[in-house]
Amino acid sequence: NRLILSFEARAKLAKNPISEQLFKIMRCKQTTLCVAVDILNSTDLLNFAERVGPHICALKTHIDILEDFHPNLLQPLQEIAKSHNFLLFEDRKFADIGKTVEYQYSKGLYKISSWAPLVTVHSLMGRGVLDAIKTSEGLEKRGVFLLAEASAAGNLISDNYVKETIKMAEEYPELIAGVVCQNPLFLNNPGLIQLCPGVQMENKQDNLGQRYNSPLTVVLEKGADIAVVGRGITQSSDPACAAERYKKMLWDAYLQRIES
Ligand code: 5IU
Repeated sequence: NRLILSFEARAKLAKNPISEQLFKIMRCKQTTLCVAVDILNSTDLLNFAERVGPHICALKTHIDILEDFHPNLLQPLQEIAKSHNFLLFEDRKFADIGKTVEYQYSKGLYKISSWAPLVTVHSLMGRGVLDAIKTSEGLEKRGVFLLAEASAAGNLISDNYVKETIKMAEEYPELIAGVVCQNPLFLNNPGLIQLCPGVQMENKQDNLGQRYNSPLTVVLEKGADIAVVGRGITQSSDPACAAERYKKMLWDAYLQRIES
């Protein structure tokens, strides 16, 4: 059962090189925190990455919301990730025909495949998207988080969609690092990582359909391995301190889970 195995044990079961690396980072830095850095300015993004870097296993970006994006941002961003030992994770949610995804992933302004070892993908459009991510040019080692469930209120995802998404994830073991979801799924596949967004302590929701659970709830009840925290940290007056607080709470919950 995935929920009671340690990350150390699960690293050995991972079939994707990036999920293996992620398990090792989590264990070594004792953090399952992924910060969602939805910031509009490149300098702010770099400063923020530098400050929360010691406390996170991954930094989740939406690179296309930067108002001053320039490719020169990418080298310092990669250097910060390397120096603090976390992974860059572009939450692009690819959802088109394979050929278009190939371009969106490896070409254009952002050339995501050249700097982000982790990306998110919708299962909606079928296996062509995964084949495109697998065969496009870019970093040699890459991992996909497949989106099975969402934290957004009123989303149209059905039970069957979730079931078929897990099936698809299991058909691409070398490519899939894990699944984005809100419930304890794929318990008998400990090599995959469950990533859970919609985590915050202060609020239960925002005014645009986002729904939040606490760190304790997502780890102990919802089966999260990695928790994504955005505004709970980015809007805090001291982001580094907030990140450290989330890290500790999440790690304690993980220890409690594997010891139970
Ligand atoms: N995100 C979600 N919910 C989801 C998926 C992605 O919140 O179901 I899939 C993203 C959106 C945002 C981050 O980048 O995770 C959460 O940010 P806040 O913690 O600020 O709500």
